[in-house]
Formats: sequence, C-alpha cells, structure tokens
Amino acid sequence: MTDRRHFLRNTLLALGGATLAGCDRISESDTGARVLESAEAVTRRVQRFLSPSRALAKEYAESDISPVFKPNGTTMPDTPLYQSLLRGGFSDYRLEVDGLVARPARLSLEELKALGSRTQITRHDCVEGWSAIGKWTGTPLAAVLDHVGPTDAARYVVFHCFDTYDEDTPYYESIDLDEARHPQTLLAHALNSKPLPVANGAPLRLRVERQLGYKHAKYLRRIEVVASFADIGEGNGGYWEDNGYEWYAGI
Ligand SMILES: Nc1nc2c(c(=O)[nH]1)N[C@H]1C(S)=C(S)[C@@H](COP(=O)(O)O)O[C@H]1N2
Ligand SMILES: [Mo]
Repeated sequence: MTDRRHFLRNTLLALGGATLAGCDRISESDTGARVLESAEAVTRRVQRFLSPSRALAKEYAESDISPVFKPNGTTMPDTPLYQSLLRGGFSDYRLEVDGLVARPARLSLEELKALGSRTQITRHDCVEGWSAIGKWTGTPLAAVLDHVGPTDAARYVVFHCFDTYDEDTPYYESIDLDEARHPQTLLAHALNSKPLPVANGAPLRLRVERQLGYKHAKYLRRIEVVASFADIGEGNGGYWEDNGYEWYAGI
C-alpha cells in the first residue's frame, strides 16, 4: 500500500513537474502557477483517498531513539517576549486559542497537560535530508479542540510562533481539521521524557507525524481556528509555504 501510494504520489508530482518543465518559457505566468496548483490539489486528494485519515505514522521502540535530536531552523527565539517568558521558566506562558471557536482560551502548561496526554516514538524527516527518531509527550490537539469547540465554519488550525525570520516575519504553519484531530497530532511539551529543550521548541511545539519537518511548528504562541488562511502571512498557509514549499507535506 505504501509503495503504491508513493508510486502514485511521485507519478503525479512528476507529471506536474514535467508539465512545468515543458512550460519553462511561461513559468512566470499564471498558467504555470495554475498547473502546479492543480497538480498539488490532485496529489492531496489521491493521498487522502489512499491513506485513510486515521492511518497512523509508524511508531518505534525506545532502542531506536536517536542519541541526539538535531535542532533545526530557529534554535533560540530572540524576541523580548520569548526571552522574558524563558527567564521565568515559562510560568507566565499561556497558549492562546481563538478564532472560530465557541470558547476561546488562554491555557497554562498545567491546564494543557490536564486535558490529556499521549507519548509516541516517531521519525522526523526534514526536507534538508536528515531524520531523527524521538519520543514525544504532549496533549492531543483533538482534546484542545474539544475544549474550545470549533464552530461549523472552521476548516483549518493555524499555529502562530514566537520566532521570526528576516527580523519580523513570524514563523507560522497550518493544517486542516482532519489532520488536527488525528490521534498522533500533539502539542508536545516533552522530548525523550524531559521538558522540551529550547532548541527543539520550548515550551510547546506541534507534532504532526504524517508530514515533513517544517509543518511541526515550534515555539507555539497562539492557535487560531479559521475558515481560510488566505489573509494570514502571504496566504499560503505557512512561512515556508510562502517561500514555495507545498502546504500538504505528506511523507
Ligand atoms: N517556530 C519554528 N518552527 C519550526 C522551525 C522554525 O524555524 N521555527 N523549523 C522547522 C523545520 S524546517 C524543522 S526540520 C523542525 C526542526 O525541529 P527540531 O529543531 O526539533 O529538529 O522544526 C520546524 N518548525
Ligand atoms: Mo526542516
């Protein structure tokens, strides 16, 4: 099944790529962009069809855990707000949860932990070509969503982070509600049974195990439930998506 899925996915991506390569001269034009967009939309639908939305990412044994979980991207947010929370040991940290929800909330780490817990050993794959296996403990995002009650119009969950790129562009990410409610989608506060290190996203980071590394937003500040992410950042659903990466980064 996995092979077939990868075959189809790669074939579709290759078709999209071939079409684009054939359109080199017009690659700056709307037509090129539309071809790529539709190829990605098809890939997404095929992926959904072939991998039921509940399918679990592979989980590993304690003995598989990488001795070092390589930190990547931001490893120390330098904003004054983050620095002051860090100095206080995150005792003043509150995760804001708002947008299209019945009961907006500001949750301390203790309140979050009280909503539920799951531990999983999974492999993280970064597009830069490295992987690491780690043991994550966190609150299932589904439990947080049940706590705040998304409205009927809700479709995506957007993760706003403390860190910025190029001075003042905030890192952010988004996933759809299916992915958000997947049992392995966690707001993780521990790595390998210790509080999450700053380099890996303290005090709280997303784990969304069926997608690539850049989807796993670190340094979570605010979770916003929306109907569309068109008005957030440059409108593509994430910092790296705004810089050309795919929104659906299925592994
Ligand atoms: N806020 C924030 N989240 C982020 C990043 C970042 O720079 N800032 N980098 C992403 C990328 S590309 C990867 S591979 C993982 C790295 O997680 P790690 O530092 O725990 O290895 O975090 C992702 N989430
Ligand atoms: Mo990455």
